[in-house]
Amino acid sequence: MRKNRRNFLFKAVLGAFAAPFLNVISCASRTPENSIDFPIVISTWYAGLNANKEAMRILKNGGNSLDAVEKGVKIAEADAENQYVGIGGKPDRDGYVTLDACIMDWNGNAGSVSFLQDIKHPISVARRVMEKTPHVMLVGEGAHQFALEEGFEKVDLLTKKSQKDWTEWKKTSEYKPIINTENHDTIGQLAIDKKGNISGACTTSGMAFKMHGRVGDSPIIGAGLFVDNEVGGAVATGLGEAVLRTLTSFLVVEFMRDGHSPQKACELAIGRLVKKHSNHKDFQVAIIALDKKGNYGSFAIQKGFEYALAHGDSNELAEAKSAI
Ligand code: SD4
Repeated sequence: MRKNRRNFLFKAVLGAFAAPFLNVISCASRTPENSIDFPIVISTWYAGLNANKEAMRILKNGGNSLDAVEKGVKIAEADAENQYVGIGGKPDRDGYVTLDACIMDWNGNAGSVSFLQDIKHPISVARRVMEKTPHVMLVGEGAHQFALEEGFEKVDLLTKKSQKDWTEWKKTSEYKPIINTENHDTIGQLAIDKKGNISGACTTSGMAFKMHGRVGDSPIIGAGLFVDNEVGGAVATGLGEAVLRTLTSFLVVEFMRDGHSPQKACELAIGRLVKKHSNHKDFQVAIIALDKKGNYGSFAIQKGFEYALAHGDSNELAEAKSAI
């Protein structure tokens, strides 16, 4: 992962300068009359690059956006080296790795799991909740039982590395949710397939060293993720409590429904969040969005939020603009 990180640093720096212009080009050149170069995938953070690669492979072979986002984020979930999602995720303050995930498709179907333990792929369990139950959300023991019934294996998710970090953290037990390039806990992904259908996925081990039982925004439809195929989709990352208080992803989609570009919608939603949180300088929240026409946007409270954008043959990391 560190090697990947170094490899992409150069592109990230390039992307930081190019991103605003890319957005301008994207918005200006894509009108409803233009033919649009679907498929497109956009993901949070640098793990999004590998996740995009997998999602794009599926989309280019004619697969749909739901399969793409599920399989895309599974790459990050399965990577024991990253410490923010699936196996290898940092534990809560009692030493338990607890996972949150949700998924949403172009028909408005949604599935979610939360406070799930010992299962490697929460996003796939969320999809099964969506497709095989009359419910949208299962949590804790019930979600775990459902996963086992569906054939998922029980796996110990706490790696030696994360256990060591937890032991170290316990020396001070200081809980400081500063999230940035080197310290974050989530992958969110949005995709448009060749037919123009949008799906999204969001999966996380949640804030490192959170209270046992704490659930963030990532499994909450409308907070961590929202998709409306008539308009577009959005995914959030950062301090879940702030996102929960302002339903950031839903808000971005509603701003797009009102005619704003994805970029402007992200800026307005982060602006709302900032206004409602006088302590916003102490934490990070970032958002990515994609609209029906293939325009994209991203915005964060603080500098340092990176997203990965894939379309055509390109898959690149860029730094989002920020409020402060
Ligand atoms: C949470 N939103 O559990 C997640 C954390 C996150 O980068 O996105 N960190 O609050």
